[in-house]
Amino acid sequence: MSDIEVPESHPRYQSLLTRHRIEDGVEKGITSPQGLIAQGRGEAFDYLLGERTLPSVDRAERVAAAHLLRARHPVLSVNGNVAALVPDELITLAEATGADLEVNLFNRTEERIHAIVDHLREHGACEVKGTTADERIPGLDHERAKVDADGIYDADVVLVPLEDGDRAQALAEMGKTELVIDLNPLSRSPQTAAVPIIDNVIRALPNITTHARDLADASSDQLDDVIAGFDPETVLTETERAIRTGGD
Ligand code: PTJ
Repeated sequence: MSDIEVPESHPRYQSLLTRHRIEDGVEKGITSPQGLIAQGRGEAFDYLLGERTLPSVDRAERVAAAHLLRARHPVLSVNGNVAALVPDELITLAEATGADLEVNLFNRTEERIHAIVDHLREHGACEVKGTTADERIPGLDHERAKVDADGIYDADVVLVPLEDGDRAQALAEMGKTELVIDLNPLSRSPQTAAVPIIDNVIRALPNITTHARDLADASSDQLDDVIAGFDPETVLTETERAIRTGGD
């Protein structure tokens, strides 16, 4: 047994554990109530994908690791769902790639920003950005536009897990490379991302970290070779096909 009263042998163990974490996140004021709905949408796509990381997605995760290592200033954007689901994994990836962590919320409240910052600190994060919000992403009229001048605003590579749409495009228009984790290949954010990662954030983050550790000693030229020739369309097409047919 783990932190929920379900045996690990239960066929839906992982999914039930994930739901419990989101529920807990809502209770602690970390996750927005809408996060429960987002989780349900994600679960449905994951079920259809066979709850696995497809080979083309694993390649995208390696490319994402190379981008983070190659970046001048990489930032991992944190919302209420990922803070509840994968706090340790976010911190580990930030450490492996030298990335900053920045809280950026769709349903932004100062209370929730501070609750997430505290939660990440309790999990061992040293610095968490997102409280200053002294800059704006041009062209966005909602709360996600609020970013730190020395965080996402300055970043050249941003990892965005579970986005809801138009920020991906706005960040791309600012010349940033966006790496998007989202289980729905038809969603607007993976469709506009430089690197769409159609995977559950629970599998994706540790896998990107594994690739980053593997590439830790690679030269800039070697990282560029990993990135070169990557075709985002292939990932979107293959994952959509897998969802529709249940195949690879
Ligand atoms: O904490 P906030 O205020 O920033 O709000 C965050 C949510 C996620 C509630 C907000 O961004 C939202 O409403 O998002 P959407 O529009 O529901 O989109 C979430 C996307 O993430 C959907 O395409 C889901 O399929 C996908 N998704 C959900 N859970 C996971 C996921 N993708 C990867 N891993 C998951 N565990």
